[in-house]
Amino acid sequence: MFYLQIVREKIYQRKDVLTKSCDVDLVTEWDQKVEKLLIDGISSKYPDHRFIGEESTSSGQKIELTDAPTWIIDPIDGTMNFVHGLPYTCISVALLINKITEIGIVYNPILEQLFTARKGQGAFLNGAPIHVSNEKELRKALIMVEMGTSRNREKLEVVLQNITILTTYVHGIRSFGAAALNMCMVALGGADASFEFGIHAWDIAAGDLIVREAGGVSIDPAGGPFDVMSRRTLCASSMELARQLSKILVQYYPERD
Ligand code: LIP
Repeated sequence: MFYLQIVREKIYQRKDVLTKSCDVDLVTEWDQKVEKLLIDGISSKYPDHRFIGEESTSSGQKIELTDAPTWIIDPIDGTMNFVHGLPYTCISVALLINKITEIGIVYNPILEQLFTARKGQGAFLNGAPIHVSNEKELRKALIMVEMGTSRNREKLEVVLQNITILTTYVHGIRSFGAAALNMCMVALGGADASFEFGIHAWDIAAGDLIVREAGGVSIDPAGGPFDVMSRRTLCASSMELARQLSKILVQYYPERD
């Protein structure tokens, strides 16, 4: 498919980079092209379906999640990695009907890792079933964290406080620079939990279903139910682990999507 070729070819080429909310919130013409190709392709088959896309939203489209079938799309999650040629970048697509996620797809076309899930039917990597690690103890866990691209002082303080706190509690912390891939690592059992404040619906909608279908849990970082529009996510290999993590995290509440 043409949009996959774009990501594969352009990742190692020089790109013109624009910024969005701040100097490190990057976008390229390729993010915009991939999103347009995806929306055009899906619309031609399902003309009544609606879309929430990262780049359409940046160009001013209002985010509105209704009960109608809605595709939530991040054309290039990990844009910073894409800009630098770091091969941890993916396309993240979820289909929600009645606000419930039915399909989740996360594809890293560089490393050719295709994560898929359908509600009630399990999660898969390149067609083979995947399962979370089942780790229950925070002190033995490998946790995915992110700095994020906001340079808001209060947000940065929370991120750094959480990294400091976690360092003394867990086996290790890792950061891929793409929320969807972090969540897929939990689904795969390669990491035990992932959390982030300030991400958007398009970064987490597909990953949420993939983790749950792999046997994991997905909640709000303060312990309540996951809300795709809240810009807050915590997923883990077990509810025990998720609860331990949520208890020690310093919380941050960004404006909702
Ligand atoms: C990115 C997320 C990442 C987060 C970045 C950014 P993008 O998405 O995947 O987890 O830390 O701030 O939001 O902008 O590359 O699609």
